[in-house]
Amino acid sequence: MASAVAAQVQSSPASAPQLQRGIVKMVLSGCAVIVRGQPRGGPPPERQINLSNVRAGALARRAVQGQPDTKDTPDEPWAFQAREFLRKKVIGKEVCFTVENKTPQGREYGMVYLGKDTSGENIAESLVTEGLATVRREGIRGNNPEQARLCDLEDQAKAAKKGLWSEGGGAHTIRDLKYTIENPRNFVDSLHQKPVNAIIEHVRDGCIVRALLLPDYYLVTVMLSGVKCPTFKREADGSETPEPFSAEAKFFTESRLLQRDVQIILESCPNQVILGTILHPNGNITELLLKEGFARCVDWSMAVYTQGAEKLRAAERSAKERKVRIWKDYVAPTANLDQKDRQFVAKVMQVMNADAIVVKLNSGEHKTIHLSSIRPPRLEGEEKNKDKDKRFRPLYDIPYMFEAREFLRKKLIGKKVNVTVDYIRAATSAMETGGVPAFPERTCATVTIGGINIAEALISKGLATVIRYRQDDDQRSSHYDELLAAEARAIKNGKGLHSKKEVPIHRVADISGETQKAKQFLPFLQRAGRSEAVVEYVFSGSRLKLYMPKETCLITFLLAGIECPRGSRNMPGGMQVAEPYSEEATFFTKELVLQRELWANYEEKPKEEVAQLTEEKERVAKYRAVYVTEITDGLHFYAQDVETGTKLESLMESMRGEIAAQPPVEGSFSPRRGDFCIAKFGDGEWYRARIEKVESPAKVHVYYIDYGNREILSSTRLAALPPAFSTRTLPPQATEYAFAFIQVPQDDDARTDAVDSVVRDIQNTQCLLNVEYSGIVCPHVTLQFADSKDDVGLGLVKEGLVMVDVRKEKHLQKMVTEYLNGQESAKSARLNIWRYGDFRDDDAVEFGYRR
Ligand SMILES: *[C@@H]1O[C@H](CO)[C@@H](O)[C@H](O)[C@H]1NC(C)=O
Ligand SMILES: *[C@@H]1O[C@H](CO)[C@@H](O)[C@H](O)[C@H]1NC(C)=O
Ligand SMILES: CC(=O)N[C@H]1CO[C@H](CO)[C@@H](O)[C@@H]1O
Repeated sequence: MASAVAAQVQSSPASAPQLQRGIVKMVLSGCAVIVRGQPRGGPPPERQINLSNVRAGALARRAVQGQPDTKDTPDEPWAFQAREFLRKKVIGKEVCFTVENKTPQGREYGMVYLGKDTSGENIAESLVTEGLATVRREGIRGNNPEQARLCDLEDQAKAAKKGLWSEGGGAHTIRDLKYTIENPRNFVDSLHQKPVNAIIEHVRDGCIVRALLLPDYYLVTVMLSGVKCPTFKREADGSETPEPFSAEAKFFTESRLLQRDVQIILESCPNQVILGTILHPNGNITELLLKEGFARCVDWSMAVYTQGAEKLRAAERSAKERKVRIWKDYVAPTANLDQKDRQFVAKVMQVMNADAIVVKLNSGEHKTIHLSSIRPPRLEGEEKNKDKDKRFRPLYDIPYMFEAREFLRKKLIGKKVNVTVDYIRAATSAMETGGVPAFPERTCATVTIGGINIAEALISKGLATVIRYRQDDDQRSSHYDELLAAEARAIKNGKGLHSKKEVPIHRVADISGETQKAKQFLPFLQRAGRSEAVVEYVFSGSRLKLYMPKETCLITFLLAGIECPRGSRNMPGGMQVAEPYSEEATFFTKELVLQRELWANYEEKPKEEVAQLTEEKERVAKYRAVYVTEITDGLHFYAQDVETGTKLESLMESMRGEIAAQPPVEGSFSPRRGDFCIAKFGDGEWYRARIEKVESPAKVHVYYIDYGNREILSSTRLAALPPAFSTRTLPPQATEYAFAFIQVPQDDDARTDAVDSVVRDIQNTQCLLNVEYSGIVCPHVTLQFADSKDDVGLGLVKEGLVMVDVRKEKHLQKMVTEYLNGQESAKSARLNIWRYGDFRDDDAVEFGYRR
């Protein structure tokens, strides 16, 4: 180390101690520090200085791995306290020092002062004063006033019984250090991603540190989630090869975090490596490393990062744009595109299978755009051979291909979309791919409509999957993490390709080329009158191929009464040239109907008219007071009638009186399904209940008939219901209800949010209830807050926590309208399930997932 010292921390002859300056990089113990210079275009030189004339205890040391003759040694008493005292005082601070003595091995001894000159605090004196270091009296020269002062201070500390001089030997100051954790994954899970106080004890490279977790003294190695820095590659011979910028990255982290007090969120522990994020008041190192070009994003560990992956991606993007450090030679995938070709609005003309669209540009030109980073449904394993079959039609025969295409078609056809080009995939020639069909160049883009990323929507429905890339491959979606998150959700919810259900099969009769079959089929179609169809192909201005979903067939369809010019055709005798204007006519028809639904504008009789035919009925609003006792996970609730509330109270009172007088004999009751009983609830009181299921004597499922809650308990907490308090005396007081006019979200998380809100608002409160219509399980009701008379269900709709169930009954239309208006306001404010806007109700539910 000493040989690398730069001018700023130059040593001088020991005879005339000269003042030198530096910054404390690390405190090795209560009596030794490492001081560094200022960085000048790279990590600066360092020097170790041991304090002259004093000694502090040695810190614990771990046995050297692979050397059985070494063993763990614990802290000496007060050693850690001395280190901490010094660390808190000097780490990262500027100090000045003199070198008084240098051993032949190069070890340097000196005095260290806080600040720029010797008027600053003398570190050795402070330690001695606190009783955290002893004076090496054997080396003291009587004529040296500084040394004499140290002796005085030590005498005072002794007299005051400070630190080392206190009674009891200081055993309590020795840490119980834990170098290893038996089950790191359990350990990490047990912390539930709560920040833990820690000291960074070592920085291995820019993104791997060793941390001392407080207050229990676990020493753990933590790798920063979401990133990777250039590192020091360990070679077979044990030497290390630094990757470019590894030393700089390490210094960047070291100078900010080494021996600093931080908080760490331990986020995950896949195979022994602990992934985490370090929080420091000055910012977060993960983001800073990325921003400065010292690190790159890593997909696999990005998934566990808790502080917002998009911020990390943005930081990396900024470094790439500025071409700093590791990105100095970076070239963006769309670098050679003009801005107007990088991002534009275009109209969707056609959907190609499940991952591409044809759009019409402003110039009128058509362009094929592939959705970035998605893989459409495809045949796997054995199924692959199927496509050798001549009758194989990918759109119908590859599982979920048709669903994916239909999803895109229904959302996009004829609509304007935003296209942001992410990358251009170069053409592959047949030679390179070893005979596999070659692909032409592909423009891959993120396509959004109304703020919804269409690839994300497709993936969240399980109608496509996400392509995985090599780490350094940035030919990918600019919203890659969101795609991965959507895929994880689709897998969790078993959607589409991830579903365990049988794949939907589309048996399609293709009679488009078969005159005979077409003739047989015609009468059916004529009898049906109007039929629905989708235009699958436009051969010419007047000749189409239609898919008829109800009839599940493909037919050729000619517009009656006209004929358009024919295009060029390959005929047995050679190419037949196109008739004039054939291309224009084909284009014209394509633009109007390709992939559109015929009869798309056909309207049924307006609902009003239909409704008028049904009998008129007035909505009845007779609200009565209820007390809400229980909310279920499915957003039903249980309530008691307030009117009979006093009866229940008096019944309970006398029932408990009787039980107290004649306590049931524990264990004497044998539960049977369907029986009424009394059950001792968590509050120690007895309540009326009914047995719903008996798994075992220790696991009896009961339903509290007066409150609506359920519990699984041991039969020892059950007893027979005294006959005087049976349901004949007073019927069960809890009644189940559902909210009228609302649809409960399908998505678990969205539903939980709605339930939580209802629990907060109305559980254990008095409300007003009106039955609106009956249901299969229970009556559907509206509920009002007793004080404000505000409608509870409408409140949920306005908060975007649930959707409206549009009832058709005439007499309910006023309510339905009010609810729908509430829904519109939630949509425009993009609240909760509407956070992705009005992108069709069914999708909004899927997007309702928000974490
Ligand atoms: C200097 O300090 C270091 C760290 O505390 C210690 O290991 C070493 O023994 C000290 N050197 C001497 C000669 O006291
Ligand atoms: C396209 O994006 C812009 C800005 O992001 C937005 O204002 C516009 O509404 C979007 N257009 C469509 C069709 O989504
Ligand atoms: C979680 C956290 O601490 N985030 C911070 C990371 O650092 C940036 C600035 O560098 C802050 O803006 C974040 O709040």
